Amino acid sequence: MDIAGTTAFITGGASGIGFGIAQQLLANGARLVLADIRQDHLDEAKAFFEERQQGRNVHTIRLDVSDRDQMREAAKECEAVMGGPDILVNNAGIDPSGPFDQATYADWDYGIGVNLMGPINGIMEFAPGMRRRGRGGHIVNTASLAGLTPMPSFMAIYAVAKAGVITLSESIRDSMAEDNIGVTVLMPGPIKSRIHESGQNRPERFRGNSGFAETEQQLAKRVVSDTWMEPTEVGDMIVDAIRNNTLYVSTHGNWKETVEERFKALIASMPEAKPFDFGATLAVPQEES
Ligand code: NAI
Ligand code: GGE
Repeated sequence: MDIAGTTAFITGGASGIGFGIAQQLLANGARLVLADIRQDHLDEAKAFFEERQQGRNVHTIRLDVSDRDQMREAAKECEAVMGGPDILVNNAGIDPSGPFDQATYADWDYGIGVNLMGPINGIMEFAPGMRRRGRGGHIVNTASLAGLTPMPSFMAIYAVAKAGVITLSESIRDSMAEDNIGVTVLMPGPIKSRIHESGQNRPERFRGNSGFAETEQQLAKRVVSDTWMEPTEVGDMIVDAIRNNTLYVSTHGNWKETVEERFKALIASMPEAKPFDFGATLAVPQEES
């Protein structure tokens, strides 16, 4: 699809990868609605675009992606203020890692609520409008290479959510294609960002009774490495993927061997195929008509 003249709604669009995608979409002629849980990030992003005389093309909305009512309101506000969106980027996410034996339900609800239900809520609230407007479009979901390669228990919650985002993206593709809406799943390796501030971004209802408070404080002290990729480089990859309706975008080749090993082991676990009647075993019984 053509990016010029479209509106893009980007969750977590005020920092890191989302902000990098925002900059490159704007540079290619899109108008932006940046949605983020952090007002300071939104103010900073808005000032960045105002300094470049692009303020009129950028609207900001305070939003927690794990809150369905807020997502519904954001969809209305986006359509009223900027039109569309034509491009939906479900990118907001956090690092909910910690010692697995310390994980509480608050930690699970937080990690799954933001990183997996966030993109689901985005699709549930935005896809009907995108279909109804009949202009086609594109959905980008930010997963991670951590959703593909085997991960340690320390990152179990994160890996579960990101694997879900990959499967979600793959499985909605045929339905979206009926309305000329493309789907991309982004699987980044290490990118320069403020994901180490995740503890600050934990919504109120998931606080209290966390087993990961100490890990969050350690994470907050981590420094961004010079060896990590620039978010604008990820933004360029996403611009290409939207233009060409590319399903998979991986930013790094560093986990090829572990992913290959995993899939080889999976294939090896499968016995010889034998014929069977799919309908008789799995179909839902039909009502008499
Ligand atoms: P970041 O922290 O710089 O940016 C994320 C933005 O999302 C922040 O502005 C934050 O305030 C916002 N956010 C957090 N929770 C939110 C919520 N509940 N509702 C709305 N906004 C919320 O971090 P980064 O790294 O740019 O993260 C973006 C996405 O990229 C995440 O989904 C993350 O899991 C994913 N990712 C990041 C990688 C990295 O190396 N930085 C690698 C692989 C995936
Ligand atoms: C840069 O910070 C993070 C983070 O705090 C959590 C998760 C991630 C980045 C990413 O999603 C990736 C890094 O590319 O997750 C991994 C973390 C550790 C080992 C492997 C990973 O992905 C393959």
